[in-house]
Amino acid sequence: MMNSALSVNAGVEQPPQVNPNAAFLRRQHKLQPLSLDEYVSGILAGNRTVLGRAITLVESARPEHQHLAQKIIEQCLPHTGNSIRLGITGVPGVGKSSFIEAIGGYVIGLGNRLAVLAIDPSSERSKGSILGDKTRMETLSSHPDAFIRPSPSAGSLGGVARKTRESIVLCEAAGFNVIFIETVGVGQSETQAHAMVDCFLLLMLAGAGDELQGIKRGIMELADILAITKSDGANKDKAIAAKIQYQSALQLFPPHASGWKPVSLACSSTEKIGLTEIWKNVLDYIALTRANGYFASHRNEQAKCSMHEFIHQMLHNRFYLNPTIEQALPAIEEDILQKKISAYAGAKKIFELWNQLPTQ
Ligand SMILES: Nc1nc2c(ncn2[C@@H]2O[C@H](COP(=O)(O)OP(=O)(O)OP(=O)(O)O)[C@@H](O)[C@H]2O)c(=O)[nH]1
Ligand SMILES: [Mg+2]
Repeated sequence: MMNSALSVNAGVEQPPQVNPNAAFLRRQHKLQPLSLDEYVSGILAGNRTVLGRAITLVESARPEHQHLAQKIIEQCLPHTGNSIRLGITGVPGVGKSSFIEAIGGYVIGLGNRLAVLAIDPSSERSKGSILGDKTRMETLSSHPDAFIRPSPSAGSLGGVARKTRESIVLCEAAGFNVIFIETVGVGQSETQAHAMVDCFLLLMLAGAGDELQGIKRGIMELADILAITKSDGANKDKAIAAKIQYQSALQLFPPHASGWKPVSLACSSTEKIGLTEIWKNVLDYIALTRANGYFASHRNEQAKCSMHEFIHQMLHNRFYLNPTIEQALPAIEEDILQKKISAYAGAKKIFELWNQLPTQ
């Protein structure tokens, strides 16, 4: 037993693992709390630090943070709506960060203020993105007219979509008139993104073999603009060929309700080729949809969906956070596992219990 690895042996005293002054230093750096008025006036003045802190409140799971966040949003709402919201998606490594850095610089150069928000439901990936973005969006992240916000961490209370929607509101109130919503084109997130942007840009690689492989057809159907990335060097010919191939593939899809005919383009972020053409198409898209009424009706539709999402979420939280329900669920789950009752019967049983609760 004495030599067991599980026994505790007296050892030498270890040096402290953290700087003993760390707590003191942290306190020194600890941000002073801001009042509601300070948040709102800071945001309306375009202060990026205050904006960042308000988004942190939006992302927080703590009820008092949520409460304050909702008040801030309410006061910011009258100052929003005047932006171009562009969704940018593509598989990992397609060149999203490099593209945003390159086109972002161009867009700011035209006199715009740009906010970049990322939706990334998996924490594993967001870690990678943050590291990648620090190096790939170096110029943009330090530009005074840009605001870059990586993904909220996964698993925090509330949907990622809600947080992004609320962050958009705050960014617009802070005077950012162009908002990029970046998503990784591997899961649900691009459909979520599509539901909160005006125009959707899909970045694609000129792949070997079948050009239509690797990206879900459903995502391609959402795209208003498709751009083949890395159209430079030895890859250029392949990229141009892919662009032409996609252009004909796009024509096979049903027409968009917006009245816009999706286009296929090629670009290079490193050589800064094709970026102006992509931005021109974004502006053309906005002009067309503003003129034909789709822009406004689409945003109204989004607002309606957003309300239903809120209701869904509130009901969900109220149900699952109810102590009686919380207590009763494990036994019913066990009955289902033991095949004593069906999933439907289990759901009905828990709902009967819910209906009997005095206040809901
Ligand atoms: N040749 C060339 N390489 C590029 C271009 N854009 C990006 N790359 C390279 O492609 C790789 C991926 O680029 P990122 O911008 O990080 O791609 P991403 O889509 O943001 O990747 P994730 O954040 O992992 O999803 C990097 O090694 C870039 O240097 C381009 O225009 N031309
Ligand atoms: Mg990236």
